Amino acid sequence: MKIYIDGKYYGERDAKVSVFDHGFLYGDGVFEGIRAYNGRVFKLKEHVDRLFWSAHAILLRIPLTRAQVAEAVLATCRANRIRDGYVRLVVTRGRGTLGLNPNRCGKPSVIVIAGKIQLYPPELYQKGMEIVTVPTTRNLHNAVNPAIKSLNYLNNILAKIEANNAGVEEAIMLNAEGYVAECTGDNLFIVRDGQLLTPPLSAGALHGITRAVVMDLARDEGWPVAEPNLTRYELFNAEECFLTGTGAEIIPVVKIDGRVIGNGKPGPLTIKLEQKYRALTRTTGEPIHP
Ligand code: PXG
Repeated sequence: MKIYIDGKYYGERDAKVSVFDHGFLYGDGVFEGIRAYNGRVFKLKEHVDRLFWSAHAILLRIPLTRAQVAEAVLATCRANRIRDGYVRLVVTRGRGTLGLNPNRCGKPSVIVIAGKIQLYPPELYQKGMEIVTVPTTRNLHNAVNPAIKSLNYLNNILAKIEANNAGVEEAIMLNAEGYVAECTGDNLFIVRDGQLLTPPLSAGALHGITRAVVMDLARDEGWPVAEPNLTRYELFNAEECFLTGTGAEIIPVVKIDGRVIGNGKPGPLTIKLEQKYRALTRTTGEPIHP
């Protein structure tokens, strides 16, 4: 595997960042998780835009233009002969001193790792998954804003551990007000009266790129989409539920906190959206080999 670090490629053993990098010392940095399908990088512009918005929000100046970052992603895919894969794009604050002050850091580092990802076992896509609500809540907007995909994912990791401790793969995170925000690495949707509902960004949901694609696909089908605040009660009584994310794509949920959702099987709208999403990912995106 060839890993891109600041314009050069390194083998897995030599791909290293300094222990003085504030990305390591403080989680001071931002990232994106991107997929390649069939020789194309899916929604590359959207991911690069979100990376720059995350960086802007933490006053991190990425030392490349958006076009250069996009090209670094494509070039790293080419260097690794990727047709289908997963790209982790990371920007760290860079090498600094012991001490929080980011002004003491030199240049931010841009890292691209292109490999494989397998998020959930395949049978969960067939049968649907069980998830639980966990005690760890989503960050407040006035703390580390949950819209920022920062390198400090400890909040989500704690929620993931709590889900795993409960014997399931994924956690529902509520916000401080008790409304549903999202899962640890996925957005959440329910179906009610043929309508798709997903928590608003104001509830602490990440503006997921898969979330936006699914909303568009649903509207194409003529299914109404809305973003109301949702409570666990609405989830329990949904006809269908599914999660969306770059890694997970669309995965059905059939049980929440012990309550069976719908008839306990992946629902028809979920299945239709999975098919449409699969078709879209295989036919659109930025060609790796122009
Ligand atoms: N919420 C959170 C908190 C995320 O981190 C999503 C929702 C889904 O967003 P996208 O834009 O991907 O539809 C994410 C994305 C991983 C992994 O390694 C995590 C994500 C994406 C890809 C891989 O666990 N999170």
